[in-house]
This record gives sequence, structure tokens and C-alpha cells, in this order.
Amino acid sequence: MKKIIVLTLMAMSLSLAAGLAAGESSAPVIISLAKSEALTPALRTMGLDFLFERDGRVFVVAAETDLLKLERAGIAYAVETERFVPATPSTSPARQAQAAGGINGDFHDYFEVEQELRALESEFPNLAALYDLGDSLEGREIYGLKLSANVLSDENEARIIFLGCHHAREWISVEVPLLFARYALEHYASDAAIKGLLDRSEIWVVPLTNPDGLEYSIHTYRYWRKNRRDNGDGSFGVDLNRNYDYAWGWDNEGSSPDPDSAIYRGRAPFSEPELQAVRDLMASRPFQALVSFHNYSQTILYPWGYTEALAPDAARLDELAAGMAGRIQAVNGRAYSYGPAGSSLYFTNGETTDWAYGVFGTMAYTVELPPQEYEAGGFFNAEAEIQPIFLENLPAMTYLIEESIASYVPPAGAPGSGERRMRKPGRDTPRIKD
Ligand code: 0X9
Ligand code: ZN
Repeated sequence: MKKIIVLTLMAMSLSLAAGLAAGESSAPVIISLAKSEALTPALRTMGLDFLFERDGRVFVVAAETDLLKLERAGIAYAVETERFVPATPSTSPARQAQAAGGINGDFHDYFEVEQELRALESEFPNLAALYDLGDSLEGREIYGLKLSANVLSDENEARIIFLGCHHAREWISVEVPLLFARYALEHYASDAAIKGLLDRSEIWVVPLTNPDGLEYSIHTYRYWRKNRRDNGDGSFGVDLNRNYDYAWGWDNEGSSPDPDSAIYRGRAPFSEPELQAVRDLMASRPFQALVSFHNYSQTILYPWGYTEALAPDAARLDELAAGMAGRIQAVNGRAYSYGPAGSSLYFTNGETTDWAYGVFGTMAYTVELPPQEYEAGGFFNAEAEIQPIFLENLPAMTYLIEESIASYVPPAGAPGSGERRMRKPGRDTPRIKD
């Protein structure tokens, strides 16, 4: 568990910028500040967008307003932007020009995610069912693909959910859950272990939680993080990983009340329709485990994120995280750190895993995918890395499903009694019918 302490140096990918669009303030810059005991408390209250620490300096993404705050406080900084050109762009210029997949290359955009999910449902009608969980602000669907043997009947089974892309620029976080769905379905017939999982559990894959943001990141501003809420003051976006209703707005360090901030928490918990969709699904049936994929930093984090206090189930959460990290490392040799989120570089409040664990007791994880460091590409994963990153996460995902099945205690009166028969995701979440 103490591994997480090492994470004070990790390249946490909190955000590179809130992004820039017409009507918004000028482009943010990357700055560095000398780290000192005396300075840390002052910096912590400024709601800064931390990137990482290196050689005694803290690197931060700063908007004009942040620079003013620092200047007023008499804190010296150095502008470092030019040192940070993405090392491994997701697509080469030549690839961009010709890519059949468009400027996003092998990464899926909203339309491609939709096509793939529909294809999976029609190829595997007994194992996959597609649900429309709700609409985004701009009217795109939030899709959930349910994977299970006898998928059309509600069985009393352990349940796990894999979520992707709360943050728009974290393209790889779409790919891992999406590729998992195809892998599980294609291997059901030939791989007894996969068959065993789908026979005894229900796996929900929601690869694209923030479709408006992803489209904006692909077509307008690669570093966009939030959704596309018009905040009405010239700024856009709510951080979907700060808008859940658990410890929402706990302090101004773990999230920001400032609409222009990259970690803006929104006007109220669950103000954002993308998260209402996740909330309604999770409230409709119990989930034993959850993984929300992000990048970057090669880290597995578990509650709490809003405080350094340990969660009641910290020992078990840590044991499962260790199990996942070990299985990941065994594949490509890449080490993922793990530990309680609040002991990492920064706090978060109103965040996914705190909510899932705090409200439902779900064993909930944030998996920050590669790379480990900003200089190794940050949010830009090479297309050639998509498969290796998926394949290294696969045994961690199957392990968590297996553990969820093993520790599942069916509720009284079930199975088959009908007393706990699950309902469909609800009135506003009809099953998709072509
Ligand atoms: O800040 C976030 O929402 C997550 N990192 S990211 O760079 N992908 O934005 C981390 C959430 C986990 N919680 C804490 N680190 N406290
Ligand atoms: Zn993220």
C-alpha cells in the first residue's frame, strides 16, 4: 500500500489545460516552481493544475489567471512550455493524412464506438446487449454494453462495470474497455476461463462516458479534458470526475468552484447528464466492482480520493489492487503503482470511485494507463501501444471479475424467486432496438 508514497513524483495527468475555444481565455502555459515546505500550502489552495514533480520543481499547467495569482503572491515561476512537445503523437502527419480512421487513426471516435458496439450486439446476440443509458449534453448516446451468458435474462450474478473516457483527451481509456468487450465475446466459445466469467457474471462496458468531450478533443482541441457544458460565463466544461455526489465540493483543492478550471465540479452534484446515465445504471442494480480507466501514470488508485483517511475496506482494496498490478506487470513488464488515491499527489472530490464505493460499497478503482511520465507521451499514446496496453490490462480485468464472482453473496430470496428480478436500466434508458 505504501507504494503510493512514491507517487509524489509520478507524472499525474491531472490535466494539461481546460482547453481553448472561441470566447475562452488565452492558451495555458506549462510553468515550473521551486518546491518548498513553505510554498506547498499556498499552492494547494490555488486550485492549480499539477502535472508532476521533478528535481525539486513542481510543474503546473497555468492559465492567465493562475499566473496573476502567483505574481500577486510573489511566487516566482519559469515558463517551460517549449520543453514539452508530445514525444509520441498518436498519429504521424502521413498517417493523419491517409488514415482510414480519420485524424483519430486507430483510436475510436464516437461514431466508431457506436458502430463497434452495435456490431458486437448483432454478432453475439446471446452474449451482448446494448443499452442506451442516456444522452450527453449535445445529444450523443451514453452506451452500455452488457456481457453475460443468457444476456437477455436478468440473472442473479456478480456484476462489474468498466468505464472509459471521463476525460476527453484520454483516448486510450476508450480502447481498453471497448477491446475487452470484443475479446470476451470472441473468446467465449474457445476459452474456458472467459466462458466461466460470462456464465457467472454480468459485465457492463461503458467505454465512452464523455462523447462530446472526445469529439471536441479529436476535432478541435486535443488537450480538452471536461465535457462541453456551456457554463454561461464564456467558459466551457465540467470535469466529469468531480461531479459525482459523494464528498462533492468537499474542499476547493480536490475540485474547483471556478467554471474556467480544468477541475470544475459543476453547479451541483450530478448536474451533468453523462453522469446521470452512469448513476441511473449503478442505482438500478448492485455492482461488486468498478474500474474507471484514465491516463496517464501507470497507477491503480482506490478510495478515498477526497481525504488521506483510509477507507474501511482499504486492506481488501489494496489486496485486489496488488493482484491487478502484479498481473499487469507479468504481461509486458510495465509496473503500475497502486494505493489509496488521496495519498497521491493531489486530492479529488466528487470523483467516480469515491462515489461508487461510498454510496454502494462497490470495490472501485481508477486505473491510470501508460505512459508513466509526461515526457514519454503523456496523453498521446502511439497507435502501436493500443493492443499492448489492452493486453496487459486484460488479466487484471479478468482477475477482478473472478474475485467479484468468488466473493458474491446472492441476496436472500434469489435466485429464480423473482423477488430481486433486475429491471432494465429504466424509463429513460430503453434497450436499443434497430
Ligand atoms: O484527476 C483525476 O480525475 C484522475 N487523474 S487524471 O489525470 N486522469 O485526470 C485521478 C483520479 C484519482 N484520484 C486521485 N488522484 N485523488
Ligand atoms: Zn482522467
